[in-house]
Amino acid sequence: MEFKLLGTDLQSQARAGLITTDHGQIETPIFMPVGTVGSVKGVLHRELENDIKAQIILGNTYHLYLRPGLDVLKQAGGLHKFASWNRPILTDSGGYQVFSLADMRKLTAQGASFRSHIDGSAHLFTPESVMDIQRVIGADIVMAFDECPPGDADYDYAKKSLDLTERWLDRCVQRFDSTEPHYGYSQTLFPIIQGCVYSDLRKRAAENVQKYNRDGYAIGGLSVGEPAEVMYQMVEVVNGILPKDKPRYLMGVGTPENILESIALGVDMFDCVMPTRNGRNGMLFTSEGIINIRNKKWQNDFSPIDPFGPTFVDSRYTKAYLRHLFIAKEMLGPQIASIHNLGFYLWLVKEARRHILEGDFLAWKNEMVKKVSRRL
Ligand code: PRF
Repeated sequence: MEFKLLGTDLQSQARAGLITTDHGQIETPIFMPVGTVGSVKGVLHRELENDIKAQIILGNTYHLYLRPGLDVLKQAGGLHKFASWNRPILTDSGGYQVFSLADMRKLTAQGASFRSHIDGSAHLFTPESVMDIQRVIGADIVMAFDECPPGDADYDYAKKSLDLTERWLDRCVQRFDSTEPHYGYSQTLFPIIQGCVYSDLRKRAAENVQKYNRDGYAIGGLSVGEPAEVMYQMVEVVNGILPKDKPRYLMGVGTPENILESIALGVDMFDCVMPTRNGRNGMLFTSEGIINIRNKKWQNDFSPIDPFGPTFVDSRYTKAYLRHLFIAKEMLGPQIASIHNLGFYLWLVKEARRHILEGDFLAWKNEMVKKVSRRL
């Protein structure tokens, strides 16, 4: 993997760059739609490619390991072939999902033992097994196995958790670097920086990961219940230490406002279930603000969903029609909302990139933050 920094904003830390993988290029800042089990829920690949213009999608080790399982993925020739997705893929390591989804999880020095949320079967994830699994899945970017403590963890817990994540990272790197890709294209491993809301732990973590000299670094453990201002402070601390010539990925973030503010702090990559999950519940993100399409106020509004929106659904369908689909529980409703929201997120980061390169990012960002966080 290669990263080229193409421009840096003079009035903020925002950057525009270009990542090159064996499955193609990614223009940063970028948003990665979440495709947990190898499918972005309710959205066709053709729509992801042609309408939403997704450049990379995210898969989850935890889910894919449980279902369809490694035998199927191996026989298919990896997730790209299995899912017929020819652009880059990043897989999250399962650390976060084990703690949010699995039953009866238990942490040991060895790893994390847990029971499947699907059939109750018992499993053990170790840093080594998680690297091996991600080799089989075949993502272009694989994530280190980490523990993501809750947002309100006290200092003592946060420090012990970071100790564990750092020991796990060491084992991840050793295993990853002593194994080969299965499918003939290259893979790269991103470490994850933890440390909760404690600046000294975040500093330590950001310094520690650099000794592995990887192609990129992730910031985890944020957007887990702490105030947004605290999240921004932690991102600022970490980005002040990370090397300028490597991409920085803020995991699981966030609202359009969170993304714009984090781009201003020098973040290059994002993923979040919000555009799809909230979309399926009728929440639409637009350049004018946030819409709850189930609201009665849209019943007779025959204007387009988003007259200046980037995807075909925005101009083709009206708010009244989309509301009707949601109220009637038609599956087309969540599908249209997901396409709209993802199209908007990808448009937003593309605009951010253009303004960074043109030199007026900060003024644009400040105006945009006001608009996108309004409730319509
Ligand atoms: N670790 C991993 N995945 C994640 C997170 C993390 O801390 C987060 C936190 N926002 C989202 N996804 N492995």
